[in-house]
Amino acid sequence: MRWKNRPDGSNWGDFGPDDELGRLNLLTPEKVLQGVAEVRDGRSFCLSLPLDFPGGNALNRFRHPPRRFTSGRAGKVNYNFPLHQVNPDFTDVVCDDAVLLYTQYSTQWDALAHVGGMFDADGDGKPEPLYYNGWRAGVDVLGPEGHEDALEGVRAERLGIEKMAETAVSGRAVLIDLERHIGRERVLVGFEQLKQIMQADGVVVEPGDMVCLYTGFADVVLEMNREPDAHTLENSCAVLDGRDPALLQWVTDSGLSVLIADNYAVEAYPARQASGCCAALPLHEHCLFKLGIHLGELWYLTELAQHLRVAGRNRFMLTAPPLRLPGAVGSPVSPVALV
Ligand code: UVW
Repeated sequence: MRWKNRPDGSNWGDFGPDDELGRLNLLTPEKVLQGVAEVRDGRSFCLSLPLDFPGGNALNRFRHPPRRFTSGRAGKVNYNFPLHQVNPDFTDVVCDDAVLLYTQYSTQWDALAHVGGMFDADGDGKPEPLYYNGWRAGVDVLGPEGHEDALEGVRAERLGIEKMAETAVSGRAVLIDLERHIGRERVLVGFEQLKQIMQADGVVVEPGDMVCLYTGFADVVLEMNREPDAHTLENSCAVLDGRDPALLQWVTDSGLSVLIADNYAVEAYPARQASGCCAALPLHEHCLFKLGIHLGELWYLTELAQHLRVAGRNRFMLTAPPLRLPGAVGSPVSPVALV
């Protein structure tokens, strides 16, 4: 074991001392078959925003829209390139892209290396920066030395997003329709309200289910048409109350495998002030750091939610692998729902 003590309420070690998948371990073949059994209407839905939304950097000043450019070819722009310039016998015309992509700018997965916490796992009285299952900052998750441009060596050797990609992230998912009950008001949803909404809509979450929260936030983002207004976004639509211990306990007890929302951070962001020393993003701490639950953010759930409302259903088949990008701490994703 790399640690003597594990954080209160964590499951470190439960999936093995070297586990890097966390609750993805619950996406078993049986879960995939349960997902397949939900495919009855023959409809498929793209659950991604266009990856250049929200536009600007109103949601997070450190993340910027994708910049696409073309790779060069023989000193020329590699768009509409007639191959007869290389060989007069060739008839093909070719385009080729390159992209600078902030991995968590738009519809995305958080890797387990995205958020860790300070914890005294050795019991020597000195908290150190750690990630899920006790993987260590600077040893297992390597940061840059010096300037932010010093990207050489920056890499999640453990808990990188490729570990998630390797599982193919497929199985049964459940949609909780918060927008139907709350509208677009900014409400902090705690356990009691979540339970009431789930009971009203007959939603049952079983171990291994992937849980999606539809709040309407991505619709507000789309309506702003790449010119987002930070104040409106920070005050629109439901977010989970990460400071409600009962809500965190539900996340633990439900056995959900991943937690997804169409809003910015699943929970309230910017971080809410609290008294004493605590995590700025308590739901991130609980999910990514303590339980190994990947978070999906800024997904586009609207059309799926509308279909499920009309059909009187809340379960579907979901497949949502991130990019198999070794060492990354997050990834864009184009998830697919089948119903
Ligand atoms: C933050 O840093 C706020 O991360 P996330 O994209 O997971 O909300």
